[in-house]
Formats: sequence, C-alpha cells, structure tokens
Amino acid sequence: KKRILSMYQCTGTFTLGNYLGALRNHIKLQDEGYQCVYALADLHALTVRQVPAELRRYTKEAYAWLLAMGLDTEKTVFFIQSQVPQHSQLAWLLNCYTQFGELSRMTQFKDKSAKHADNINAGLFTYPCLMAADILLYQADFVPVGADQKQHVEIARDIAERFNGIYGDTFTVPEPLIPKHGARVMSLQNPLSKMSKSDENQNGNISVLDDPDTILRKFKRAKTDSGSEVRFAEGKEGVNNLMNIYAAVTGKTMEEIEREFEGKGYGDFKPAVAEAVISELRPIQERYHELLADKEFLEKTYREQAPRAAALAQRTLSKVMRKVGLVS
Ligand code: AQP
Repeated sequence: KKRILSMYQCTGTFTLGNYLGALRNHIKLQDEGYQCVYALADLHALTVRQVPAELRRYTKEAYAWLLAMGLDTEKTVFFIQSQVPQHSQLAWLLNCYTQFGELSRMTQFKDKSAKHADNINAGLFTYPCLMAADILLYQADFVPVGADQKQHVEIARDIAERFNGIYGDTFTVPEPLIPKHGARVMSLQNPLSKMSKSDENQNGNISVLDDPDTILRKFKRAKTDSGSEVRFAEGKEGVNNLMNIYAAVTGKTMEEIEREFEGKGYGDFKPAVAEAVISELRPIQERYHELLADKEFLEKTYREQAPRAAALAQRTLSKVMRKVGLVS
C-alpha cells in the first residue's frame, strides 16, 4: 500500500476552508487504498508565540474534530506530533543536511518573518527541516498539499535525495498529491485572500464550530458585487466563492447552480449557501461535542496512537543514526 502523510496546524479552530479544501478529501483517502498517517503539528505551532492553555485546547479540539469527521484510528495512525520524539530527533539531524541558502528561499519564511517581525526565531527558519522529518520518518509516498505548500514538499524531496546520495537509499522521496476536488475557499469579507484561521476579521471566516445563526449571519454579510445575478464570472469573485462553496457542499455543477437561482438574487442565494453548510456541518458538530465531553476517551485515544507512530518512525530514525555514524 502507498503511504500518505498529512499534518495539520492546531493554532485555532479549523475553518470551512480547511474542511472543504483539505480535511474532507484527506479523510476519504483512508478508504481509497492508502495507508494514512495523520498528525497534529503542535511543535510547528510554536514557531509563532502561542498562549499555552489555548494551544493545548486547540490541539484536543482538532483531535476530536477529525475523529468526529470519521477518521478511523483502526485504519489510520493519528497522533500528536510532540508525543512522538522521533520528529524532533530527526529534525536535528536533517538540520545538518540542509543549507542556509535553501531555507532562506522559502516563501513561507519570508512571509511569516515579515508578519512576525518581532519574533523571527530559529524555529521559524528551520521549520522545513521539521516538516521534512515529519514526512521522511514515515517513508511517505505522497503528501496531500494545497498549491501554497508545494515548496515544502519540494525541500523535503531535496533533503531526501541529498541524504540518499551520500549514504545510499534511506528515505522514500515523497511526491505532492494535489486532491482532485480540493476547493479553495476565500474569505467572505475579502474574496481575493484565502479563508484563514488566523484572519483578524472573523466575519470573513466560517469556523467549523460556528452555530447555525452565526453561519447564516456571516453568509448574509458576505461581500459580493453591485449586480444581482448568480453567475460564475470574472470580476464576481465574491459570488464565485459562494458558488464554489455551494458546489463543494452539494455536489452541484456551476451550471446547475446558475439554473437553480435564475431570476433570483443574492438575497435568495446567500441563505441557501448558509443552509447547505449548516446541514453539512451539523452531524459532525454533534459527534464532536459528544467526543469532546468524553475526556477520558479522547486522551486514551491519542495516547495509544503515539506509540504506534513512534514504532514506525523509530525504524527510519535508527537507520539514519547508524548511517551518519552515531553509536547504537
Ligand atoms: N482557504 C482555504 N481553502 C482551501 N484549503 C485550505 N487550507 C487552508 N486554508 C484553505 C488547507 O488546509 C490544510 C490544513 O492547513 P493547516 O491547518 O496546516 O494550516 P494553514 O494552511 O496555514 O491554514 P490556515 O487556516 O490559513 O491557518 P493559518 O491562518 O494559521 O495560516 C492545508 O492542506 C491547506 O492547504
């Protein structure tokens, strides 16, 4: 079986963008003949200053959300990064096989260091080494990514190839997997920028935990244009975004949506999108609240998953340690 590795940041509540663009498609892969290894990247979160109690809470909530979505821990290994020490261990080793110059060229580093100018820490800079460790430890064949993260898989490939070149075959060289139905969801307030957890304008982002009233209100306030026609066209970015969301949730095509709302205006369309999103999220939210209420079950689950991941990771780490000349 081909192996897939995917990790998610738990620096906030997942957005509808994370859900439609990534999570929903990734979880399906466990039933499509792949061996999936999924994790929450809490060590990566520390590259930006976090409120400790919030990081802990977001991590547990994200864990419960993925279980509520149907992630099956019998089929899929699903752990919290910091509970598997091999990630930090391999990251250090990979630091020594990664060049200053190649890390300097990472666009995410450039963006994030501009945004967090008061805290350009070494972790932010070497983040791609930790991410390469995440991927290479599990000998992943594929890493599902959005277009914005392709560069990270490329650097992991470069590091793997370089290491294999010096020491002989050690790592599987991973390939990016761009999901077929990966909708890109834009901010409801600024349809030119992507919907994001860390958006300061919370009206622009639908959180997967928003209640029905909040979802309806946010969609009603979504920025559109001065027209009224529900049509997918250039210059109608706000409407296009709503149509994309509606299409992703209902499975309808753009033509079907245009027909459905022919002669009607945004005033009919916006609540229809909201209703579709509400019914998509409702059953998951219900399971989520049940899971989160059962603290013991949740803790037991992630604590049991960590050693499963560690056993896989240790095989790779031991091989690497031997190859570079560390005593066993
Ligand atoms: N707006 C989006 N549309 C489609 N896909 C998206 N993803 C993120 N935003 C959108 C995809 O979600 C996956 C998980 O992302 P992540 O949790 O690692 O964090 P991120 O990409 O940094 O997402 P955010 O919400 O924008 O977080 P912040 O605000 O913290 O940077 C990825 O596959 C991503 O492509």
